[in-house]
Amino acid sequence: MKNSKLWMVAGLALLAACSKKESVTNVTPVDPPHTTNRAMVLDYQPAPGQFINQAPEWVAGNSDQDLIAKAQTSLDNNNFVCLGGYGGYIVLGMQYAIPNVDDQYSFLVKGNAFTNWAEPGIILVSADTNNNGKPDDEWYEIAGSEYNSSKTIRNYQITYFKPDEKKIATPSKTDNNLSDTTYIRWKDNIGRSGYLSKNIYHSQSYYPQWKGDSITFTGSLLSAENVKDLSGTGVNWVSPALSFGYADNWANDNDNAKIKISWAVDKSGKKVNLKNIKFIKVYTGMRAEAGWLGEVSTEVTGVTDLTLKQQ
Ligand SMILES: [Ca+2]
Ligand SMILES: [Ca+2]
Ligand SMILES: [Ca+2]
Repeated sequence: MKNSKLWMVAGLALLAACSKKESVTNVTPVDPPHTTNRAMVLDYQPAPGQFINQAPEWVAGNSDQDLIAKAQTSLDNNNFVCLGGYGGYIVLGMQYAIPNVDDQYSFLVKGNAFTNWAEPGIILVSADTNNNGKPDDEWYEIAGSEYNSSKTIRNYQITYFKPDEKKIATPSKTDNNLSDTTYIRWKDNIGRSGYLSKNIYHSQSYYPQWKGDSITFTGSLLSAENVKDLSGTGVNWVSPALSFGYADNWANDNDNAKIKISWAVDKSGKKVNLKNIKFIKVYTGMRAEAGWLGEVSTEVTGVTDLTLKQQ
């Protein structure tokens, strides 16, 4: 009797030990609460460009909302969404707020930059201060390496005019790649005007077809003085990467592509101390043409939250 009671106690202890072990191995980690952080497309307003109406694709009858949904599908599949030339933009909402941790790298806007082909997109961030899930809060610019450059023009504005697709084209006399050098007229608020050219590699309309007769964009304009053809014959166009702080600037695996939330500044250029951000806006920061490579236009393929713990 005594023995069997002992065995029972021992057996219960063993059972308790086993179930304890079991519960330890099966425990759900509470930190981190999530291992992925999806970027949701809240708005997509591209400027004209050689990939517009294709990435994502516009079909007759499509509206803003259709294009936003298609942009989402592109990002979910790691395909690029093209913002078009200067000013075209995308607004992304993160599934979870990205925290600003001790001045560490916070996130990365993924693009398709490669060596000597940067198409820098200016990045703005916002917290959901009023907690309504919408990007209707104050935006703060990520002060990248060119923020304080005397060559950066603030309060810039450009307007593009819808082209008559049946107009007589003006092929370049010096570059056979350019089928129409007077394709899409633009003018800005610093007295300049010009054309976004059409090239022989992209024959669809470059003007967002779901938009009206003209579209206007505002922001800061980055200098494009380093976008040039090194060959003199149009075969070696380069756009060197800016030091840091932009999208589609360095390759995605380069540390210089990483962004710190602590770089954010308010409209007067003063650093702001954001606890976290929920929204990210990216717009093409340059107005430039590069022969057969087309206009400088930022591409976005997604956002990497660098604060997620390694699995
Ligand atoms: Ca690009
Ligand atoms: Ca809000
Ligand atoms: Ca591009």
